[in-house]
Amino acid sequence: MSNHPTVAQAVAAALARHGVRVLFSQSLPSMVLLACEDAGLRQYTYRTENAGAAMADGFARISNRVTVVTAQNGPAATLLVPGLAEALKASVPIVALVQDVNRKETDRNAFQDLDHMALFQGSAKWIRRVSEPSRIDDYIDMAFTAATSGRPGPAVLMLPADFLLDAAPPVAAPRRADLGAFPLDRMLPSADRLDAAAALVLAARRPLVVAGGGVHLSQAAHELAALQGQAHLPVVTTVMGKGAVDERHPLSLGVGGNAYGRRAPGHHLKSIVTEADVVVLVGTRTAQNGTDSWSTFSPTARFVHIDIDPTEIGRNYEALRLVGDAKLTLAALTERLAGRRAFPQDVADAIRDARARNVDAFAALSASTASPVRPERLMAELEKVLTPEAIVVADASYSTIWMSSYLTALAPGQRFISPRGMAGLGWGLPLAMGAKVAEPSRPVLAIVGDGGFAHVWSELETAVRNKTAVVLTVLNNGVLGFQKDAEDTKFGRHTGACYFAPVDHAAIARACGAGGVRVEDPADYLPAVREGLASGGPFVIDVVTDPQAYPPITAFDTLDELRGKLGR
Ligand SMILES: Cc1ncc(C[n+]2csc(CCOP(=O)(O)OP(=O)(O)O)c2C)c(N)n1
Ligand SMILES: [Mg+2]
Repeated sequence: MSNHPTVAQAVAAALARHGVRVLFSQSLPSMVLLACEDAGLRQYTYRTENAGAAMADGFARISNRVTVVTAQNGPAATLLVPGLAEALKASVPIVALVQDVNRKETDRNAFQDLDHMALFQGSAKWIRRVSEPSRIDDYIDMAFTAATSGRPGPAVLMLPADFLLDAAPPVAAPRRADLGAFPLDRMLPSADRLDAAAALVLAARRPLVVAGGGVHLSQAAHELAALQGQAHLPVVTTVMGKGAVDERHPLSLGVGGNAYGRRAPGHHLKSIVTEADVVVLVGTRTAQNGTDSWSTFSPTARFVHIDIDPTEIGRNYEALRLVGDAKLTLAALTERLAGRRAFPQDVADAIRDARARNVDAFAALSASTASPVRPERLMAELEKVLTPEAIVVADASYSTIWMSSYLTALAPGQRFISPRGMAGLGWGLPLAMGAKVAEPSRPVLAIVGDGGFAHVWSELETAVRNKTAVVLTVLNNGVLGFQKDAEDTKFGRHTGACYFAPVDHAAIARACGAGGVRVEDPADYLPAVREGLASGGPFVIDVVTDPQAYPPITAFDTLDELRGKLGR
């Protein structure tokens, strides 16, 4: 036995150097996890790899640190793909350490061997396999650099099982850097581009800022607030960008895109978006939902696009290119624009009036005493416990839009997170758990549909075992709601797959040792939330909700009429 550390011990030391304190894992690759536990790193043990990757995602989004998930080769590795794909699309830096078969056994049908390089091809930014002991630090650092530099995303490092037992020889110049925080590098566009962008905004009659998730990734909310406040620019956000600005600010338009349907608080604000002549896009993919299928901007609008990823600029809208970090670039624009634009009272008046119009339209639903319960009422109740520190998490499907449309961001930088990279079901609970592990002192409230929650019930035991105190509201409408309504809208009917047998999610929670309450009367909801927050452990509120309720997605603006015709 040599005196040198093993490769596995070198991996643990490198992770510690990058500030990793917790790994989302299940004991594999075992040598790595044994070495990590010896080095004082904590293993947060998931039940399934797909949930583990989503936990790492939630942890990264909230901690702004590269987060590590680990898994075995073969079937376990395949289950990482969904979580990494979400992280790739949502720009979340994750390092996945994946075991590979022993080096000599590659490509001879060893147990659980697979072409992992091909497996991760479409779901990771960077994929490598390392088998040279003297290079382990180089590869760990390359993985962290890939994950956190430029547009953040997932990096996969394959580690053959036998290689982890090799001795890691000393290197001449040991690495010292902590590459764990993101953004790793902050850079500015050139001054002439910034000047040109400022000139374009100053010449605009109706300028608008569209803030995407990149504002949160860059921790640029305060710089955006300064731009909004000092250059008097109206700001609309995407779902990923929700919380980038205080939504009560007189120039905030809330969440736009396809969430501007009939009953949305922003429904009557649409013209401020469609009539904008200069649009400043910040950290947004200009994706389908955020632009309502690329329909929200005037064809004559001119664009300025701030993004760390040069290839996102000009993808859908030709733009004045500001390739750079959102925080620095927004500050540089504010320097050029502060005090040089008059406060647009007409825009502020229009926003105030439009908000008031839909408050009236929404009032009946938000005060509804009906059972089964209206989700709008639940959001109105949830709002009573929200503070800027609270972290709200939503699963895909309707939960995301209930959250983004009906909960109000109270301060720039408030966090509302959802799997908006891919909009996959089953992320709500594990994202919330990862967020809570990152910020144990902050309340974490999650909203999930019954269909999505069924992907990850098993992680309730993980939350109990780890005392991860998330308060989860299940919108138990007994249906794949979005699926059913989308089929009705497109085809006038839906398949038989959309209905579930009744499930008591509170009983499932209690069976795992978590708190669990079933709510059928909306008056019982707020006390249940308060009980959950005070319980100090994971807590499930299973609310029997109205299967007819749908959130304000523009595509469903005709759904009530259609249901009338269909007699449902
Ligand atoms: C992993 C995954 N599978 C399928 C879908 C397609 N899909 C989108 S919404 C939806 C229905 C979700 O139902 P539920 O979670 O109960 O939420 P609800 O709409 O009823 O509130 C389905 C099947 C998806 N987005 N992700
Ligand atoms: Mg449902």
